[in-house]
Amino acid sequence: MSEPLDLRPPGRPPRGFKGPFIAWGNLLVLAWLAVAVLLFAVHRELGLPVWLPLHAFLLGSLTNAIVVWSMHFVVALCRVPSPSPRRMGFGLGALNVSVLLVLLGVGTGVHWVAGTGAAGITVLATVHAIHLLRLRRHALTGGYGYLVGYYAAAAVALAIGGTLGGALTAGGMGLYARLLPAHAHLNLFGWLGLSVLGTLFTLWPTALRTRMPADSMRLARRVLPLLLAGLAAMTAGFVLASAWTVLAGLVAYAIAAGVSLAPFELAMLRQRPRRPAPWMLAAASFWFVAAVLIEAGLLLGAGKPDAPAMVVGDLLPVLVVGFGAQILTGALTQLLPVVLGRGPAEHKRVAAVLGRAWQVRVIGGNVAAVLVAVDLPTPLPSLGWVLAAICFGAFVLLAMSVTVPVVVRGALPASNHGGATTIGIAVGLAATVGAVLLGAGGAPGSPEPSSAAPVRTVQVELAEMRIDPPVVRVPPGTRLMLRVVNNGAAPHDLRLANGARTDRLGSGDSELLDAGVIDGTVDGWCTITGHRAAGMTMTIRPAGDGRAGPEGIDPAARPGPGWRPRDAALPPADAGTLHRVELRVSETELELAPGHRQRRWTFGGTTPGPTLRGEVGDRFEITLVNDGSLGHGVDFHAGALAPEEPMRTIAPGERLVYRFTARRAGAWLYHCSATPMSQHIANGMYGAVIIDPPRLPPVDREYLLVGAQLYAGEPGSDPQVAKIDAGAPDGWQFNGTAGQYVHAPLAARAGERVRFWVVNAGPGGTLSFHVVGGQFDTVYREGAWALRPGADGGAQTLGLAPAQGGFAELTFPEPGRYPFVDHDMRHAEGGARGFVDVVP
Ligand SMILES: [Cu+2]
Repeated sequence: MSEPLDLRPPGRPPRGFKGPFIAWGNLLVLAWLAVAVLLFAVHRELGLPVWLPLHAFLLGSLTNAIVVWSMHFVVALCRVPSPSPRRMGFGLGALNVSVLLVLLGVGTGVHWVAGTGAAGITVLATVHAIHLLRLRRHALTGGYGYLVGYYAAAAVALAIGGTLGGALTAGGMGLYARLLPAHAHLNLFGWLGLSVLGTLFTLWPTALRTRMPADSMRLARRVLPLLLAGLAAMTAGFVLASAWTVLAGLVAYAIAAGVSLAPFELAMLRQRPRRPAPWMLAAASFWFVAAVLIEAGLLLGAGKPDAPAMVVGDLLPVLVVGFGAQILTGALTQLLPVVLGRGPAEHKRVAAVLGRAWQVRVIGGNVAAVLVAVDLPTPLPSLGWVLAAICFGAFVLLAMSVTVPVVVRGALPASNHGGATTIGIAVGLAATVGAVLLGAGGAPGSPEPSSAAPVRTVQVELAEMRIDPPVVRVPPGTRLMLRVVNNGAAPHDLRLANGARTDRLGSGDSELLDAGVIDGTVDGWCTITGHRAAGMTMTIRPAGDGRAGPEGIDPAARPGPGWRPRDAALPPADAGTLHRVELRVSETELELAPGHRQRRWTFGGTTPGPTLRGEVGDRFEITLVNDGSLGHGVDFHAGALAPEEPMRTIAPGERLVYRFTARRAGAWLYHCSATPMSQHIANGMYGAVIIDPPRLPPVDREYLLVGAQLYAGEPGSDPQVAKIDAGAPDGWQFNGTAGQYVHAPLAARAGERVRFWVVNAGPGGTLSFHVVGGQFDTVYREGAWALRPGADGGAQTLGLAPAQGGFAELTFPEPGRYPFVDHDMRHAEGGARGFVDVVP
């Protein structure tokens, strides 16, 4: 029996529309589909995230379709009173405003706008579910009552999924990787999947013009609990990061969906239909089951819910092109003739328009689904998206050509303007193809930097909601090439405010990105929705004040080959009370910043020079030997004496002996005493003398960090001296090399007491030592205890003016990677930072 579903439209819409409510509801569906197709075609060229077309389709087009049609089916089949067109119009209006807010909020990065939209969708979905359940009580015919169960469960899934989506746009509260797949599965398998499955029980036999299997309604009722259990398990599994729970949910869901769809697939095998709708529904169902199986296979292979990568990379293309787009076009191909035509003749006319070239569109759509679903080399996936845009875009134009007249005039025109329609379709397709081809031509290939500007290449790593390094400094006028590597499990990309951007990079992928010539600050971020809010941001800054010159320091670069970090561990003082040290002044090439070697003036061949340590009362006897090419001297703040003789400048080849007694405890600076001292210190001539306070309690680890400004360039050259005089360093550093403990983190165990000795060598500027995630319970600064354990208070920084020193102690509460910084953030970003890796 070709059961003639009574799908007469329930009344007229509010003023301004002549056609029936359902016709203009479908106009919304088609309009969103057109927006989605257009956005899919051009989003890369406009620099928009793929999230936008995806949600224009899933949230705009499909959600409108589900709301309009589910209400319609319930009213028509369960024989319940139709809600007033005014009320439905208000509901749909609110829904579409909410969807617009979500798209605008994410598109512009304004979280509260997106959050408001998400909240609106959640509220509307909840109201929709309540409304459906109340209608059920009025149902006159019980046979179709299962429909209400499916639609209400779907709406509940959307309410929860939408809430998670709102949380994701704001960064996901640190649980991004878990909430994203939960959100996607609730919406795709819950909101979309349950709505479609519920509808197919009725729609498919109608489309096949076959009798509805006698037990299919009972079957529909029976499998719903299994579908819901599967969906709940998937969601819980993702939130708890349990692959096996997700897998169990997927298997339950697949069995339920397979069992309920099998009778129709069998019916199609028996009697091959010659009309478009059944083929589209069948192909869509195939891809739906395929998506579930693909995901189950990926989970089995990975053994862990490596979810964001799976959802975005593998699942979405299948569900969007194979399932979503086909189920929508199939359903509308079947339903629109009934709704738009007022009699058999008009039905046929609409069906004829919607069926134009359907074989080509079905084949094209499914070839497109294969191209985007299977991991094929470029440009095949892009071609797949183009093909999908053409095939489903064509349907939009065909459907618009019959829907618009009904909405505007209240009826189909007397004759069919087939010519105009065809021209419209052709123009639309040409525009789409043109836009895509233009985009393909302008896509970032292998960039060829011009020879005018000096080129610098810096590696940037994307991983787990961080971009490392967060700040890249290059001399102004440098053409910056970023080698962007995705070291995370999830896909990421990098977009710069100047428009440069990478493709979406899968785990392990990399791309060379031409960031252009850097003249000012340029922000960068990952465009994947929520990732920017979760912290995936970076900044490119011109280094120094414009006088940095071509030596260009980049604290974010990789260390050069053979570089060895300076051991920051501070050994205890040797047992004796007389400390004899020979300090040979030499000019040595050292790595001042990662990958940047240059000549330095040193005590003992290193910067800082050797560290001396003793106790109050100890004698120090230092023999200074000048092996350099300039006059140098030395000044030990740890001792007090008449400076004229021991601090005099000695000529190359000369030596002097410097004796002092440590009368007072402290973290003291020593430095070259030759004028101008700013230059001698800036070029590396400094070190530390640690005189322990009496009865200093032992700790598990002691580190010494000597902070200093960093001036690149030939020591004593005019450009370098100009920067030193202006107090405009090229960077900052601990223990002689910018960012060295980023590349060679310090070590500690959770619960251990760690003492950081810090000395500010200058030559200028303050130092504000801070450990991110830690609190100091002990601070000793410039000869006095500022804080002792047992006090209620804590300290966040150890602040030091030039030539001041002290120590701070803390206990790391738990394992993790704790950054330490000079909390003058310009200094931290300029190289005065590192990590402490704390293990259990
Ligand atoms: Cu000197």
